[in-house]
Amino acid sequence: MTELDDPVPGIKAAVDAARGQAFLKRIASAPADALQDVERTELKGLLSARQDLKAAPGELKKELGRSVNEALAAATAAIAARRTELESAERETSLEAERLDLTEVVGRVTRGHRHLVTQARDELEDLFVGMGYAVAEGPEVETDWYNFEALNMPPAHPARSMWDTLYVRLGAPASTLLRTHTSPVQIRVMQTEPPPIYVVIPGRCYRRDTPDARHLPVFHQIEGLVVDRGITFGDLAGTIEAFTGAYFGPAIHSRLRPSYFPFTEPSAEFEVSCIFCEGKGCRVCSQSGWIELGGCGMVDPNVFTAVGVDPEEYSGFAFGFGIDRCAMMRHDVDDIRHFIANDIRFLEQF
Ligand code: FA5
Repeated sequence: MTELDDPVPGIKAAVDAARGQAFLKRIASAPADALQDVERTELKGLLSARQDLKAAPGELKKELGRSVNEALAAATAAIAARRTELESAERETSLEAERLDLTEVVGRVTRGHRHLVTQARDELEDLFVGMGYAVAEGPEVETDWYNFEALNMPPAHPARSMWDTLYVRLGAPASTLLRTHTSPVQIRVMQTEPPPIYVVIPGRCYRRDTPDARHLPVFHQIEGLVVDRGITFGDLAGTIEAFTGAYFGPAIHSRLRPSYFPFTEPSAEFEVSCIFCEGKGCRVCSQSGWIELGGCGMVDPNVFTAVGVDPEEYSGFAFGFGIDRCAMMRHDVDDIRHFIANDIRFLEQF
């Protein structure tokens, strides 16, 4: 290179190098650390070449300046494109490495399955469907009218305190709530279909209950409702006994103990013989031989009146019990909180 070709020493060489295919090719295949080197050395070279240009004479300065700028732009764009390429490749690799296989359980591959409470719900539904019942569902967010008032509990009725209620900020104060039981769906069913009614209603319920071995603030109930001509308390007792034997096995029996619910009259708690000692008496059943599972009774005439069913013509019974409690008893689970702990060692046993 002569003095004439390169009036400002180094500029032409730098521009030629930056424009040269070899240089751009080097960028296109450079690994991350090499890219940094290129940026540090070559790009810096071009930048300082631009500085040197200040010393060049007028016309030449203009011409060389354009060349340097073009070379700089080409090199910068090539470096940016390569950097984007490297970053996305790196992201791919780390995503692949962190991919979580939800079906993989330490050392072996297995499929997931329904939660034990869902299995219990499905089994209970099947059992009642086998006895001629239909299955219905209702909303988990309810109005005060369905959850309490239509069930014979007007505002300020003391029986409301049997349920620790969670209200939702919607509409008038304390008018909307998370249902405390599945009983409001009795009302919805009777409003939409005329008797005869044979229905079970499974679903989630909410109460302001502190979690302990037998309580959760979110749990599941299955409600039963029968409305027909000539239904008696004997039909209720027989139905409970049939369900008990079918779900827990022939060694387990049921009994009804007088109780109170505002929406049934007479009302009863129903108990099943303790599955752990088969009724002999043990620590779990407090030596009584019986474990309480739910409430039941004959539908109160006031409830029939609230939904326009004639209590002179029809009678009926209703019951409601805990699905989680059923699953606990049937599978010997000593603490209801296991159901929501999400510990795979517990869940995979069922
Ligand atoms: C009721 O909820 C009535 N609706 C039942 C009923 C229906 C009576 C129809 C008459 C006619 P109770 O509050 O006792 O009743 O609840 C029934 C069952 O739900 C309990 O026996 C228990 O098995 C289950 N249960 C109640 N609270 C919880 C809780 N916090 N955690 C788990 N299970 C619960």
